[in-house]
Amino acid sequence: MTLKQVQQQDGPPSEMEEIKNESNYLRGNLVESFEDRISAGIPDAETKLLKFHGSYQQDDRDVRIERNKQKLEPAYQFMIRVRAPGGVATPEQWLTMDDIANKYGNGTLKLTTRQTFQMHGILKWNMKKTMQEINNALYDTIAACGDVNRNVMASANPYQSDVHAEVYEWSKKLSEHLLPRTRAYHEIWLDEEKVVDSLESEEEVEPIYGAQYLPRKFKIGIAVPPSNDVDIYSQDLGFIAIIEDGDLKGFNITAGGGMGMTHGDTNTYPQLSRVIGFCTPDKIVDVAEKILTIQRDYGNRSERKNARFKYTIDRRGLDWLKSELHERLGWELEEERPYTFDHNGDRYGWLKGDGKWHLTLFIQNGRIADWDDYPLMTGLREIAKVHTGDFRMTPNQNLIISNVTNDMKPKIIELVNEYGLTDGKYNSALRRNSMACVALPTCGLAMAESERYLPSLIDKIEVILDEAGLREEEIVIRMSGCPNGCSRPALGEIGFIGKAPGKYNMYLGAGFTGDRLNKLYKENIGEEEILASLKPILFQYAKEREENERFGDFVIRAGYVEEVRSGLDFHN
Ligand code: SRM
Ligand code: SF4
Repeated sequence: MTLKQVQQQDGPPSEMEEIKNESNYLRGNLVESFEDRISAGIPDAETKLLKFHGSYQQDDRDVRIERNKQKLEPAYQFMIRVRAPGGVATPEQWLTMDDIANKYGNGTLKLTTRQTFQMHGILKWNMKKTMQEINNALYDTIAACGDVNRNVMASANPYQSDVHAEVYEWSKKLSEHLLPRTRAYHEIWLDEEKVVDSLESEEEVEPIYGAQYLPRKFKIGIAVPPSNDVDIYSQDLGFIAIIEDGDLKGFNITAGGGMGMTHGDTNTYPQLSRVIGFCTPDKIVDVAEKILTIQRDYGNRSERKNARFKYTIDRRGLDWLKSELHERLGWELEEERPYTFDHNGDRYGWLKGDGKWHLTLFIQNGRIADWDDYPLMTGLREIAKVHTGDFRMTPNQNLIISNVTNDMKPKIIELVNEYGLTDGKYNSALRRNSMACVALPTCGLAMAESERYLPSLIDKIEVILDEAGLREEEIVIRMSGCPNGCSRPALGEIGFIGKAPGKYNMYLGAGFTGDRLNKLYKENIGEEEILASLKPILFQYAKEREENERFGDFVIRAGYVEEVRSGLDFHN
């Protein structure tokens, strides 16, 4: 099957398809646009191509109205997202990201829900320097955003260190193999000389993607049971490590998860992926490539809201997917193997594995900054200066100071104490299991606050928890500023999705292990109603729960919401 032959359409191609097609493999007019000094922004079509290079044009929404009144253009600035498969950073890389954030960005770093760094507030004039400094630190930002395979996630909590090391290597291999091959990134940001490629065919330039890349973003994660920290069922494509007698035997493969939806449009919904079979480790790159090409060929290129792989599968069915995959592979997946998850949050504190120590710190909503009473950014910088192991960003926006030797442990403990860094033990278990997306002021799609609001909402829920005796009860709570679901809120036992300033839809009943979606409980409510709604449920839970019964399970048993095992039932 050639690339051209297979571009099946559900309607006329969207504008984005034209932009990709005419971009000469992601070049467009990015060079000219960034050289232009008249505006601090770049043209619309270029903002769309820029995503493939790992950056978004944004504007500071806190000052948008005021600037508009003054007839000034929006306060344009850029967010840059790094590609860091498995979320690993060396101390040198940490120091470079910290330096860039302070030199060119807004003085903070965001650890994302896909285990990487984002830097916000970078001005147009500093973009190229920033990209070059990131690359000098042996990171890049290729395909961190855009209609391509995104940062490959890998379970971060090292329960089984050997397996984690192997899984991390696979996440790098998958990420590298599925990178776009165009040299556009290197030419635009790293001044690589342009090779005359007009004689090259589409298959030669982009053998996997073709000139139009994918219909939509594509996400891969690898989970190592019993931890489902990567929320495997939310990934377009997932690999669940199957460990027998301590060895990695292979992976169960999952397909078709995703979180995004649009308020009021029931044709869009969060969906859980499903297991389609098993393969040995040496086969996963082949499986990933073939699955990605199936989505390339059959994904909806007309309606971007229905273009994710989950919709392709729901339209055509799992049997279709399996037979298409088997045909492309030339061999069949084996039967899935048994596995069990017991949580999707992080396990905090010190853990020993493979003779080294790993300290998981609680980083509220992934924001690394210096606050008056909490010099988190400085503390981590001082640790990076002496640390001989590495850092791991977790899928829950936390951070592991990893691979600490016995000799170094006292020094790390000293610095952790000096700067007051925390593994969350003084926080409620609810807060330790909380996640919020960025939202305002940088996210252009935010309808309500998220990262800046959830901590204070939790302060108030904690009062209820204390009264009910539930402070140490682990309950997963997630908030997103809009229904795109960047904090995977549909997998929160308590989930909030922004509707308008100060207003949220409240969802209840997801599975503690990330295996069940939640369901709408109250629509468009503000803080007062949120607290008034939660209080009786939490009290009833404290009184009536069965032994080891999770909050998400309880709200279903008690009849507050119905169980949702498929996204097709999410709105019903
Ligand atoms: Fe996301 C768009 C932030 C993880 C689903 N996401 C955005 C943008 C770029 C807004 C935009 O398009 O203009 C946000 C930038 C905000 C800012 O100011 O930084 C944004 N997404 C984030 C991050 C930083 C949230 C965080 O606080 O950690 C996460 C970065 C991950 C990374 O490192 O790559 C992030 N986004 C996710 C996830 C979670 C995941 O992947 O595990 C999801 C849900 C899973 C999924 O994709 O189904 C997610 N983001 C979206 C969507 C909805 C996609 C859809 O299928 O409808 C959008 C909007 C879009 O693509 O049109 C979006
Ligand atoms: Fe922005 Fe919405 Fe994603 Fe939050 S969920 S970061 S508001 S796109």
